[in-house]
Amino acid sequence: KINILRSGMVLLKGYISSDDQVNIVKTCRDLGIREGGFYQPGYQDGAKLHLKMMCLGRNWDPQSSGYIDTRPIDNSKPPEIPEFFHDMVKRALQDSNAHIQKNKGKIIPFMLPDICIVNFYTKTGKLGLHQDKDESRESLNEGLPVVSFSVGETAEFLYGNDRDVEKAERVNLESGDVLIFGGESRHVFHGVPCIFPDTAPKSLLEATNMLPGRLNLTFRKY
Ligand code: MD3
Ligand code: FE
Repeated sequence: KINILRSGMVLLKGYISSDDQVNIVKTCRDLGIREGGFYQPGYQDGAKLHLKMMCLGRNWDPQSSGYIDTRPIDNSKPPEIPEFFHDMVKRALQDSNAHIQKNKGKIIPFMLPDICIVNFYTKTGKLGLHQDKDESRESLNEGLPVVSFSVGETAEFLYGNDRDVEKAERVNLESGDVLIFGGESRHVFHGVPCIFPDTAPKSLLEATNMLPGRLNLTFRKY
């Protein structure tokens, strides 16, 4: 089920198969305990983000709000983005554009990601309203999309034209959902106010033994 939420913003509901969800969890777990794996990042002012993070392909550093090859906290290099992640991103963009074209909308530019930011939210995980503006000028100007995969517990997701939470639209992101932000929607404010406990698919928990929580992968081009 594909929904165009606004120009450039597409939600592919239940898009990732159960097998692929299991595969994503196992892959992130495996990469997460290697060099460049999960850590709890902090901002410049010392505040910690309410989640665990790792970057694949390149590092994004919340301290400096910049893209860098080695991570300052431990001088680690990021793991590569696995090939099957690339395949899934490509397919999601193609399927979205096919749907957009049928509905006479504006095509989302194609993007080959060079960075994947993996966030893991436990039950107290959250992310305040923000814009993603640290990608390159070219990427932002051309409205190259961010592609996000949600796996595990359901998140409440807010987005809107300004920082005001009251005016924001909300949508739930469930396990298996893919959300794409490109073109005119690339600059929207967005955030995750909360995670709904005990909402992960039972089969996923049984197949992976993952901790209760939510994995979110965002693919971008710097
Ligand atoms: C809209 N992550 O990593 S995914 C982030 O659920 C981030 O972990 C959220 O915001 C999460 O920066 C939301 C959907 C998303 C990701 C990136 C975007 C929406 C976006 C970039 C620009 C506009
Ligand atoms: Fe973001």
